[in-house]
Amino acid sequence: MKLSKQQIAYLNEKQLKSHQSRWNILKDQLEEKDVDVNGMLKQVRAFQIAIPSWALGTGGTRFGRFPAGGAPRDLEEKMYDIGLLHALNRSSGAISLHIPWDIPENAGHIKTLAKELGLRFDAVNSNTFQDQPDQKYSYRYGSLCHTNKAVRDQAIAHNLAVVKYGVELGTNVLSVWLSDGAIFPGQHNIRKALQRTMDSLQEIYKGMPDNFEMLVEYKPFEPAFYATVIPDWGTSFLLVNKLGERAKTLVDLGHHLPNTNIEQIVSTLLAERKLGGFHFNDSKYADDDLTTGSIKPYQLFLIFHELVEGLKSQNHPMQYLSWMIDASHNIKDPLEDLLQSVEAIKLAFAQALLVDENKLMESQEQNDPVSAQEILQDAFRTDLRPLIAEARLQEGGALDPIGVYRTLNVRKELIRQRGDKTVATGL
Ligand SMILES: [Mn+2]
Repeated sequence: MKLSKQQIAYLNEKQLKSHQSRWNILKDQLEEKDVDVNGMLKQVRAFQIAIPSWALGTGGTRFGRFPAGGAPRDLEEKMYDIGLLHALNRSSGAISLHIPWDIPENAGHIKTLAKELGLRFDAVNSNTFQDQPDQKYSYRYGSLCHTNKAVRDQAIAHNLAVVKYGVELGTNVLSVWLSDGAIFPGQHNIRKALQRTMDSLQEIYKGMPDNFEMLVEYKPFEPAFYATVIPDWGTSFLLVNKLGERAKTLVDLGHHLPNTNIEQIVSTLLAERKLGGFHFNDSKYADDDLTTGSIKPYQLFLIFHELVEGLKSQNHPMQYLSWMIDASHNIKDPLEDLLQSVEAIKLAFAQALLVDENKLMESQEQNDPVSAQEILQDAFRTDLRPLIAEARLQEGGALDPIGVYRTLNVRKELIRQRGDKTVATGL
């Protein structure tokens, strides 16, 4: 299923008047504060967040699944779904593949389809946290950290095969997340497991083309409940520093223990030029994989504030990093959930752009935390939704993406085309 620009423009018409009046009020308000409104619009319009190929079906927990129906049955259908999102919000113009869930059998054909839908390929993700039916050795006791060299070699070869798919698709980023670790104390030698992981990553790094980057993701627990081999940003930082310039740390918002100051991690990694990418989601307790911005929007804003300020200080554009949503959709329609996530991310980004950095710096120099808080919260509490809508409108997207999605009965149409019992590969 595809949505045409005409369909979207037609549905926008009904809302144009009310949008214009809201947008004019906001624009005046921003201009009064000497905000570079066009500059902000330009940045928001350009911002793209990759959608992972595994997020388009209804996920679940280990207790059960409640499919919404119409789930994409193969990679092409997943790309069409991302095409729908991109047509509506104009900010989902990238896809991140997970191998082997979504192997691009015919790279030429897949690339043509991506072009037709206005998508590019972002990081490719390897998977050594599950056994595949045709694989020789099991990852039951780990992959890159395994005690048996043959298992490690198999996992290394898998990562290099993923890199090869990436090359064919025109991307240059490999994302590695390991579930390796011990579930029980004493299960493995902590020092040796880390060393073996380091050695395996080095083999992969050496096997990548010269323009390829490796992102190393961390996670404190689950599925290893006692000692994950790469539990935190410090361990990832240690590994990527040893690996080399093209290895960087990937921050997944859900991969932190409660109350961790993620904005501080982001800022430190960025200062060391070792922040490579981002996985967005939200959480209340652990790696809940909830809709971005649904629980802690202020934290998301504070993170974006560090990102915007940090990248600007290094003269890097926002797309210097790999941005991706990494969430699971248990009870919501996955496409609606993704639209909400992208909206929340763009709002936090725009709010961060609104922070008066010069004034904030002055407050910091003068040790005036009251004024600093006022500046941050003034930006956070400014309702920038009309600006996000205007950016979408200027790009040919929908003023109200979820509204259009519902008016056009997209899910119903997908169920009609694909059936209500389909299951997408992935989480
Ligand atoms: Mn992740």
